[in-house]
Amino acid sequence: MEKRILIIGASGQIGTELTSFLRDEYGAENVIACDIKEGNDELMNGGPFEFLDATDFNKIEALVLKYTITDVYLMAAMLSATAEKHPMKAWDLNMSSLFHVLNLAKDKKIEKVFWPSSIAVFGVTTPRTKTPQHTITEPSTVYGISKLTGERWCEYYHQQYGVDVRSIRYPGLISYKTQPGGGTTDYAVEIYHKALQEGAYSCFLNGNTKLPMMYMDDAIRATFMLMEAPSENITIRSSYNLSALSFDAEEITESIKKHIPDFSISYEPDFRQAIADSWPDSIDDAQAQKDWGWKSEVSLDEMTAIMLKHLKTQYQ
Ligand code: AKB
Repeated sequence: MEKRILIIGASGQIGTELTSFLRDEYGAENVIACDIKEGNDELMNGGPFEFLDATDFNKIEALVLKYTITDVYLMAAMLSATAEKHPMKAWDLNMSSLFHVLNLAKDKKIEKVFWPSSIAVFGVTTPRTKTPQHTITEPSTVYGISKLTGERWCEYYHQQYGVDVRSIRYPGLISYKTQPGGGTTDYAVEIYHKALQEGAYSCFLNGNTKLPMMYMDDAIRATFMLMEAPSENITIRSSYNLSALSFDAEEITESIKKHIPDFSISYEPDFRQAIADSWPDSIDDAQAQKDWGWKSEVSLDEMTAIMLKHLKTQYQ
C-alpha cells in the first residue's frame, strides 16, 4: 500500500526539514504537514498543510481518516528550557500527543509511528562519556522525564499491542534552514547567526560544556533509515541512541574562527547550564549501527562551512 504520511509539528526545527525530505521521497501530495502555527513558505506551499493542536485527539483522528494516513511522525514537543518554565503544559503536550498517536496505532487506524526522544532522558547519574544504549536514566528536567516516560510507553505499546513505533534519542540539532526553539543546545545554532551578524556571541553555557550534537541532514537521514528498516531489524522499541558530534562552545568557536578570524565569544551561563551539566558529553550508538546501518557523515568543520556559507547568503 502507498505511504501517506502525517507530520505533526511540521513547522518546527526538525519538522520543516523532515517534511521537505519526505515530500521529495514519497511525493508532495502524500505528505501532510500540520502544526498549530504556520511554517515557512516552502512548507506551506510545497504540499498539503492543516492547522492542528497536537493535544486534540479528535482532530488528529479526523486528519488520519481524511487523508488515509499510514505513518505518523509526531514532532510536536516543548523542549528542555521552555519546559522548565511551563512544567505542566510541557507534560500535557509531550504526553497527550504521544498517547493520541499510539492509540490510533493500537486501533489499527495507522500502521507506523515515529516519535523523537532525546539525550535529555539521561541525568547526572548516567555515565557521561560514550553513554551506552542501556544505562541509568534519571533525568532531572521536565522534558527529560516526559521523554523517558514516553519511551517506556512506546515499548509497552509495541510489546502489548504490536504497535510499530520507532524512535531516536536526538542530540542537539543544527541547521541553517530552521531555528530551534526553547532547547538547551540552541546556542550551537545561535552562534553561527551572531558570528555573521555581529562578529561576537554571548553564550548561555560555559565554554567547556561538551554536548552531543548533530548536523540536521544527518538527523533526517537517520530518521528515514530507521523508518525504512525492516521491522525485524528493530530491536529497540524504546528509543535508539544516536551519535555524530561532541563539542563545547570553545571548539565551535575555533571552527568558526577558521572563517571569521575576529569572531569573539563571551560566557554568561544561565539556568540552562544546570540542564547541560546533567546531560552526557558523548553517546554510544553501536546498536543503531548494528540494527539499521547508521553512520554519521558530517564533521564539525564541515558543518561550520555549510552553516556559514548558507547563512551568509541569507543575511546578504
Ligand atoms: C534541547 O536542547 O532541549 C533539545 C534536545 C537535546 O532534545 N535540543
